[in-house]
Amino acid sequence: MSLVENGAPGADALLDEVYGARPPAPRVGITGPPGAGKSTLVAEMALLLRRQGRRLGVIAVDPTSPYTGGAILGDRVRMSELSTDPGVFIRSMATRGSLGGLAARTEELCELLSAWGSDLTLIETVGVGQSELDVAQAADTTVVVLTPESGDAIQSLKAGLMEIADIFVVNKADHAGADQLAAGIRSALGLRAPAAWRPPIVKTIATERQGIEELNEAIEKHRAHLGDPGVSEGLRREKIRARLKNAVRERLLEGAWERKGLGALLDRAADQVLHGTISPYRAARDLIERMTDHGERSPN
Ligand SMILES: Nc1nc2c(ncn2[C@@H]2O[C@H](COP(=O)(O)OP(=O)(O)OP(=O)(O)O)[C@@H](O)[C@H]2O)c(=O)[nH]1
Ligand SMILES: [Mg+2]
Repeated sequence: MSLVENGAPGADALLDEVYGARPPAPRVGITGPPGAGKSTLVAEMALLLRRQGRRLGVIAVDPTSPYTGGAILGDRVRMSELSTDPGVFIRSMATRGSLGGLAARTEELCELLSAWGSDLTLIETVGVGQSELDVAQAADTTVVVLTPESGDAIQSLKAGLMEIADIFVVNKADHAGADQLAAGIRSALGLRAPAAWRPPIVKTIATERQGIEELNEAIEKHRAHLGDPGVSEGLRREKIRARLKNAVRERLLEGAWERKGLGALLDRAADQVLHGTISPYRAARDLIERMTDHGERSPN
């Protein structure tokens, strides 16, 4: 995983080799505002699946509370249960300071987890920016977790969470306002164009292990929907298309700055833009030209 995350030599060969070695594990993205209860839900989902004898991978994207030593940090006994369970593989991934686009890297880690033998991969990410959109792209099913205190459904609509949700979870249903939130989501969903899949709304109290089975059922139903060839071949092709596009973009850029000596050209272009000699757009076009130039000429 580190090799792949760092884009080390041999990483691509490794990915080629593991691809298709085992059936791909379904990928479920769990996103929502900070503190919504995503990690608690992930831990409870993990425990449920383990009881069913299934193996699972967990990817925590930029966790705000650390997942240490493979454990989902929590004072609760049942969470530390997972840290010593060889049937659970937990991996944290930073969005900053590492190579490549988030969606592509998430997909690569998912491939490795499938090869390890994951039956299901859960990807937790905080839905406050761009990262949840990337994760939604990498996931087969996206679960959006909201809570009565996370503000009204309209706000979530603005944040783009409404568009990416395949399933809504109203967590902290022990708090006042859970029914109003569910009603708000329902009416917001009613405004959307009718589609083959209507996102269900599942109420949970993660800390009391309530609603976890319903959530798991909703995820399975969505998977069945995706697996239905009549409904979804176009959809799956669309996903694969997006994944390929991503992979191509990643690989085009990978090492291009160093390989073609573009770093020096970038410095020069920056100077020219700084002094107003050329526009940044012109500079970008020139750089792209050099980047995609397959000729034998040396860059200098
Ligand atoms: N009352 C109540 N508290 C909950 C529930 N689910 C989670 N919590 C609590 O909410 C807090 C945040 O839970 P986490 O699971 O860490 O939430 P998170 O969404 O993973 O948080 P970040 O990863 O930091 O964004 C913890 O103190 C949990 O114990 C719930 O259903 N009801
Ligand atoms: Mg968390």
